[in-house]
Amino acid sequence: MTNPGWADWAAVEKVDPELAAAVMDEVHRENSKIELIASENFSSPAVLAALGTPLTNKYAEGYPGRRYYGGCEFVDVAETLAIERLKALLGAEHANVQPHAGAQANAAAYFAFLQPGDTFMGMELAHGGHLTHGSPVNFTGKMFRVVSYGVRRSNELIDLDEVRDIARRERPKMIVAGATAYSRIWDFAGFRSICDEVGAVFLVDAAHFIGLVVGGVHPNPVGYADVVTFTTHKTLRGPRGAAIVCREEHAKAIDRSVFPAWQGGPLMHCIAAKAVAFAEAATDDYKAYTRQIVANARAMAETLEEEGLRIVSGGTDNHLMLVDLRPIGLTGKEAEQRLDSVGITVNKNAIPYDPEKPFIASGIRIGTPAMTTCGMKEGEARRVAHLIARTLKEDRDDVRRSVSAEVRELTSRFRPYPDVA
Ligand code: DSN
Repeated sequence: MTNPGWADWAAVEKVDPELAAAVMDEVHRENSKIELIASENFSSPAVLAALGTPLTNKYAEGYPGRRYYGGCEFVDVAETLAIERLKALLGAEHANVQPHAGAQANAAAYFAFLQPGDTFMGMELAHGGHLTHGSPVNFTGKMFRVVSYGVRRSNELIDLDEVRDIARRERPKMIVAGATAYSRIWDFAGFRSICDEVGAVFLVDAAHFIGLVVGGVHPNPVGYADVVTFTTHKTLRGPRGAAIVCREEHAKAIDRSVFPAWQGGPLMHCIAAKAVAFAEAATDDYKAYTRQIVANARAMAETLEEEGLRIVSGGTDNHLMLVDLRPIGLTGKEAEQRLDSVGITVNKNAIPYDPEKPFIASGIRIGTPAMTTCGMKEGEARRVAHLIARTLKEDRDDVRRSVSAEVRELTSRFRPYPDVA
């Protein structure tokens, strides 16, 4: 069966033309802009097809072979494929592929080890962390006593001596490594030794760089961390969702914390699509893709620096970089809008020790996973960096027109869904 009736786009157009138009407008946007949001990517037609299956119909509370509903024999196959593939990709002892999203994965992982009121240590959101790493507006900030670490003012790198000093003083029950805007390699062995010294659980939120780990271009936290959480839709290029891997000794606590503590019925169509993405990530093509992501990021950061823009911490080792816009007198908000007007999509982002509020911000975050999926290499990365610099440095209509034309030329050749007109 190659063309099942349910995967019939014409049926959506017939039943709901308004929704169909919105979807096609979004596909057109994805095809016609240069996507540089570091946490976004384009999933493959195989992943999209697996998402759109009747597996969405099935309740399957529990785990393969231990469900609270009948009729789970085939979704058991799907979930077991996802679990086994993920364990093999990361060399992990145990995997849970049910978390609906990164925040749910983190909630489940935290509450497998912590009680409300416990001391918890994560990276400061303003220095590149994540809301769920202890922000006061998030459940983590409301339910735990949070102590945060950040980056050194002088070089914008994580200072493990500072992390150790805070940990010795505050004795957190858990230390979280991981960020949304940190462009350097994590020292997992260093964090592990601090956790061992103070008796803390070591959790790595690898959402941003997990695909690079799988591709072999970033160290693997498995083996150092007690538990690793991540989303499946960023560098991993799967469906929107998340997963957790851990040591066998924590398997029961993690599984119980995902279900029944934090979630009900798993999204079996998403789990099926995760299985497909994990199969794709096991290929040599995917490994080459992750090498290209990093090469593109380096080329882009070097070119932006040649153009006189300041890259936070002086460069990148991974898929992203933060650009400090203060030297050219722009805010992140202004830069995001200006780049959007020429067809380049980025997000404003706080930089470490940012004097601006987060909604204005002094920086932008640029990531290369999505453009690399479209086939762009270092030459295109340099060209895009020049386009960004011109747009930011020269606020003129003729510049905007000329950059927009170059963006159209690039996206006519490098687009995620070339079969869609
Ligand atoms: N919102 C994601 C990001 O952009 O990094 C993190 O969850």
